[in-house]
Amino acid sequence: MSGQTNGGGTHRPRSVAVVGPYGSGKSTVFEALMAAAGAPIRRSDPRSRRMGTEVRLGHCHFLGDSWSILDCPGSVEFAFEQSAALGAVDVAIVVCEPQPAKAILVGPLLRQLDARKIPHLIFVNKIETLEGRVQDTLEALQGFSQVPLALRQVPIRENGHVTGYVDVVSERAYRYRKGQPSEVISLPAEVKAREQEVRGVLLEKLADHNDVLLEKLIEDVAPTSAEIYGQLRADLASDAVVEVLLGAAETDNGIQRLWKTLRHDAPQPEETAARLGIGAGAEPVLQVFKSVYAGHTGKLSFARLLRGTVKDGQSLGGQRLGGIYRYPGAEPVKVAQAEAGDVVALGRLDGIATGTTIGAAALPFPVPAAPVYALAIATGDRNDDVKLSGALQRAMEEDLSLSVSQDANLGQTVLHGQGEMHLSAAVERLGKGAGVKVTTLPPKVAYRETIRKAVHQNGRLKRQTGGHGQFADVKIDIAPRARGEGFLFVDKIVGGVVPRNFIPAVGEAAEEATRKGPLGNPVVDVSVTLVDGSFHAVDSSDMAFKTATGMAMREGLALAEPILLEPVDRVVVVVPSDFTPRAQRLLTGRRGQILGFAEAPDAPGWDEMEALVPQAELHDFIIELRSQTMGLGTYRRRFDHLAESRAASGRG
Ligand SMILES: Nc1nc2c(ncn2[C@@H]2O[C@H](COP(=O)(O)OP(=O)(O)O)[C@@H](O)[C@H]2O)c(=O)[nH]1
Ligand SMILES: [Mg+2]
Repeated sequence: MSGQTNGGGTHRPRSVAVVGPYGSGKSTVFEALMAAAGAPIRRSDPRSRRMGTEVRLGHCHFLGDSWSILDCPGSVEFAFEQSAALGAVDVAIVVCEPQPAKAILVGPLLRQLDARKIPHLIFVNKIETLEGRVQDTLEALQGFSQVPLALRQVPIRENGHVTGYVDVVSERAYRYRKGQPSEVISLPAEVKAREQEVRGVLLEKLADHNDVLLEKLIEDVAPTSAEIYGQLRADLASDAVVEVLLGAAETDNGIQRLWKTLRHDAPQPEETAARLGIGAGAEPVLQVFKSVYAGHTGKLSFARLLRGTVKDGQSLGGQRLGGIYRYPGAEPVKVAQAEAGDVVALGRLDGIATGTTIGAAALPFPVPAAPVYALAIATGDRNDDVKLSGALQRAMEEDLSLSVSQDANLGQTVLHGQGEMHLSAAVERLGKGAGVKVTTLPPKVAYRETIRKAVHQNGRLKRQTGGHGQFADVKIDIAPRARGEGFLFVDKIVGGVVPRNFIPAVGEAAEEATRKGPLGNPVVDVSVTLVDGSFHAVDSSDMAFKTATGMAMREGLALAEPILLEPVDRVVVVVPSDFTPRAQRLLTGRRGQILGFAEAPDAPGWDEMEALVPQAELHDFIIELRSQTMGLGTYRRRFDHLAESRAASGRG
């Protein structure tokens, strides 16, 4: 530990992420924190607040300390943006709403914070909407946190509304004032008992990691404030206790308390560096957690500096740094240098990918979740195709949770990501940044076809044009093979009725003919056996045998009872167990065959359900799954097998 404690503005620059479910008030908290620190930030109109799709960085000073604040998107579709940002901070503020039923929405985030050992506290926002007891909120939240939660404040109510709080460490009471710091009031008699109770619980939790405190509690000796504050700080840093604060960001209530807690309790950057395994040294160490192509400034790499100092123009990771930017307001401001603890945007670090660590062994970086939604994209104008491929490349550099696949067979380019909003934001950026207008469509499913019946087919080419003609004659058996066995060509020619040298051409043509069968799809799992044929000493050629074979294949496949095969995926759906029956219904409603379900191994209270589901049913599966599971359900998939489709022919 740094030995530095609270005191006059002498802390190192620190960094905090504001995280939590969509709509809990993160952006409002961000703006309230910035405004309380005197940053020239415009408070956005609550009605015009848009869903965040990207991390927003702000810089400010609070009581002389420098802070970087990262307002993270809360939507599960932009979860990677949030996970990446969490690696760049000393502490996270988890913003949530007071309704106990909404606590579940914070579950995945708390699990991630605990797993990554990222120090965090909880800010229960919109506290004026609390109707029940704050204890119920706390208990509901505790159900989703491995680490014990400790309430730091007790609400004061007047006429049933929360109008202030008692801080159970300082034992001071405050009344909220709109848009201003709360005023100190005398502790109302009716909350005294409750305050004592909550304080007792807090002290007990702190005593779990502090023998001096424990002894004092046992002997009924009042601990000093310094002891309590010191242990709170230590427990936050080691993710041993999570403080729970209350407030209403929209009216700035609880924001000063939040600031002071951050100032006092947030770990110093060198503690964070130590947590990440970075030793002392002079060489700068930084990690890029976000990359943006920002028009005139070119590429900007958002990075956390964990050690050392970085100066504009210096060489970093083999590149010459072209600009260091901070965000005191909405617009970036160029600065000459950044120091350990800062989060800044770095210009022109071309070739340095998101997630890269410079100056030390690679720090851990989150892996994006597998895609759950896809859209085929196309340019209106073929001339834009080259621009599109460049734009897609940049889009994937900017957003690691976005991927692109090409399917030559279906003639489509497919964008893969986390949902409708995620992909529409990506498409919008393609339009804005690269000037490429693209249209989107549900991706086509890669149907296949095969045959049910074996046929014997003759193919004969005999043409006389001018000089020498063309002649070839083949007799082939086309037969179905077992599913998954693929294509097979067999040569059964005896006595040279088709000369050796033409036989490879027959095999190639037979295989080529399977690229598009009578139903319009690639043909799989058939064997073609060349059993007989004839040739002409002058007029036969590879070309002629290919043509004859192609004719035989076309006619033969059509007569062999072609059937459509549809791809079926093995799907694993992951939902909180309360939603398991719903997810089951959803799967069976989509022709899913449920194979079984079990408790999720790494998420207590969640179930994993395995099923076989036709790909054609999965396009918008995530949308319905989320709408049925408070946005919490997710799934992963991989191709399993091809199955005979009930649809008689053709693709839909
Ligand atoms: N009642 C109430 N509403 C709030 C408070 N803070 C934010 N909101 C509202 O909650 C909604 C979501 O806020 P926003 O900050 O955009 O949430 P985010 O998605 O977490 O960034 C907006 O309509 C805000 O006006 C609060 O303290 N009380
Ligand atoms: Mg927001």
